[in-house]
Amino acid sequence: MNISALQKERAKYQPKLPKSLNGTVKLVEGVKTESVADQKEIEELFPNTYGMPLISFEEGSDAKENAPVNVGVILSGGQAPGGHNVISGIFDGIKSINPASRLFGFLGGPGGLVDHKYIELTADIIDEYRNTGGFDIIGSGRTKLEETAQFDKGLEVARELGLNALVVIGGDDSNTNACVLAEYYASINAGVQVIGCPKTIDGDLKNEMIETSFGFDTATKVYSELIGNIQRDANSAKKYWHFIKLMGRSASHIGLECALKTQPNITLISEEVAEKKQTLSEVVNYMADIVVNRAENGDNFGVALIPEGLVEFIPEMKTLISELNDLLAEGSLKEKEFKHLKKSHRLTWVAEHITPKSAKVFKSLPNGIATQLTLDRDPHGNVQVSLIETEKLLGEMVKERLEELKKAGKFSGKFGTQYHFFGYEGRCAAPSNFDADYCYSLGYTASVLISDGKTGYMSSVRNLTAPAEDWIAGGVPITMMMNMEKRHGHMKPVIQKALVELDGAPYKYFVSKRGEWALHTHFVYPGPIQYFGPSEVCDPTTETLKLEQS
Ligand code: FBP
Repeated sequence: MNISALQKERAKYQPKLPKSLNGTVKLVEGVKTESVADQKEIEELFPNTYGMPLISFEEGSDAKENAPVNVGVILSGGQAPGGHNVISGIFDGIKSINPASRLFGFLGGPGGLVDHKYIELTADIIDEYRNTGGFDIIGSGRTKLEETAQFDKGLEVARELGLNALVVIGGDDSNTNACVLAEYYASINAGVQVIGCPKTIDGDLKNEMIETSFGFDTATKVYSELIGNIQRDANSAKKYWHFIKLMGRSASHIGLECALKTQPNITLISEEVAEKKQTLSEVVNYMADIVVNRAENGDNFGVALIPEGLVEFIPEMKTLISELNDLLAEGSLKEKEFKHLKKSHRLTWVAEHITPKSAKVFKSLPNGIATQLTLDRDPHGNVQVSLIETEKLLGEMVKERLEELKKAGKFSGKFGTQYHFFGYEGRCAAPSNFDADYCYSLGYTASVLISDGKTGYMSSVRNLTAPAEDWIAGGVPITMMMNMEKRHGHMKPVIQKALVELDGAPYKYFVSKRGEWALHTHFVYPGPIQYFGPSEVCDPTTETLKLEQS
């Protein structure tokens, strides 16, 4: 493999571990858990993995002989910086348990388990990928693991390889499926444990026991560097409004974190839009007013951050999207009918097959956006919001509004736009020190849970604003994070997605500052991630975590 001088140096970085993982580990069982909601239903669905205790690790004293373990690892869903370090953490963890332990990687995501596609991850392979971004060591995929037939196919290869456990590295949906798999294997005494690891740049897999998902730190640092660069350009040329859409399929954590780091003029928070039940035109008016106010100061430039998931949080759009999800559900008769139509007839057909209220909203959208809403759903049945050009929709609508204001003599400035979408730029970045350490610790934690025979747990590493040696590692039963939600028209047990909390410290701080940031130019230019240098520059994690834990 050709590598740069930076990569060469970075490969030597030894990720930091919590002190409880640095020697012999003692497992301490805490209180029994229950699910966040719908306890009765979840308990009935998960009789073997419900109610298990929280687990924390402490430094142990008696070194005991451990049997070797064979582990299979799966990367699931969108890439997130640090995935390779989770795998190297598992590898080093199981080797420290017993050098005869072996690690197998399933290729191309959960589908690799079902199709029996795997490689053995040996020391040579692992060493090539330490501290690098990407998921290319084994690849990822979005195949849903949820059918018993798939679980049985997985069990065949697990038996062939003598696997004691599978580690599923994924977001809320993948970990939900990991939990279903753990329950199934436990119910048939398959002898294969399943452990989850919290991954997603979106930052929405978090709760009391999972302070953040890995990748969020690095991805937001990369986006903030880019936003800062654009802000500096905007403030130099003083002629454009930059509308920047930021990845994050549902929650606005990425937008909020980037706003806290860079202080742009406008940041939309989807959860606030939903809470205030704002219409699309109210959102547009809010943005246009800021453009007008800045223009009055002679500032015909600015930067606006738009969360990728916004359209689903505008109530009228949410209703429309949910009707479209039902209408165009994969494999349904209606979807087949839709796909057989000429492209030019599709939008009219859709408008005729949804409620009149939604049809009105659908017809009011520019054709390009309406078409984007009808494109293929993702494997979980959701609209692929990353394909919707919300930044252009808003830019065009703000322009129209400003023209109206101009006619009414209320705006005399200029409004030139540039559009950007930052998502893929950050998902495979070389992990920051924080993500390198956090991921390695999550992987190492998984190995300890496996060695102790646990199943249905997620690796949990907490106290993350403290130095890594003081982090608290352990395991949290996945059922603890679950509630019942409607998916594809049926109630299903799923891990509750964490949206931005409007009474949380990060959002409140943002609200206290955004008026000032809107009118004045108080941009911050964070610059690139630093891997070498003083700890206060290289090691700190997100503003979100700092505010949450301060
Ligand atoms: P995960 O939830 O699987 O981590 O993926 C998150 C994400 O990066 C979203 O932010 C984005 O909407 C989506 O993946 C894009 O998916 P794809 O990689 O399939 O284009």
